[in-house]
Amino acid sequence: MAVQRTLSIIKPDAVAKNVIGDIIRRFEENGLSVIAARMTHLTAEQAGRFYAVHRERPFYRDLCAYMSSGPILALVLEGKNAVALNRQLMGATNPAEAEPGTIRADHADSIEANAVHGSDSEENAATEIAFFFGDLDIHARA
Ligand code: IDP
Ligand code: MG
Repeated sequence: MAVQRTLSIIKPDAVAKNVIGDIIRRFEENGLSVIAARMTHLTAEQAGRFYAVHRERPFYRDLCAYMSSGPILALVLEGKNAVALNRQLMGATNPAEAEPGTIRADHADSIEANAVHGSDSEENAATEIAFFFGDLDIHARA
């Protein structure tokens, strides 16, 4: 499997719980490298643009409020099969359904406040990475 890049976000609930280090440790121990990192605090409008694909969903407004409720850490992860590997380490969207030992099983509070975001395809990863980072912010290691 080829080396890929994916966007991870450590969401406001996980930043507030002070588990940034625990989450990044899981990425590194599983073969992913952090090649860009940025802490930011999105406005609701920015969160809405990031999650525009969900704008028709009933939870969209709440999701935008939650994602703009505190600082987040956006990361670019690089490694073999990075998109699927990150999704596997995250666990299911609903923490009640997440495999034991996944980030969401261990740190998520609810289906909404679920600790992390991860791109779901290489194409969406490229778009999501460009939302937060310019070329000069990204430091390839592979
Ligand atoms: P994902 O983050 O596992 O890819 P998506 O379906 O893309 O899940 O949803 C994006 C985000 O929207 C989720 O991570 C979660 O924060 C929120 N979300 C998804 N489904 C629900 C829901 O049924 N109620 C409330 N929030 C939800
Ligand atoms: Mg998604």
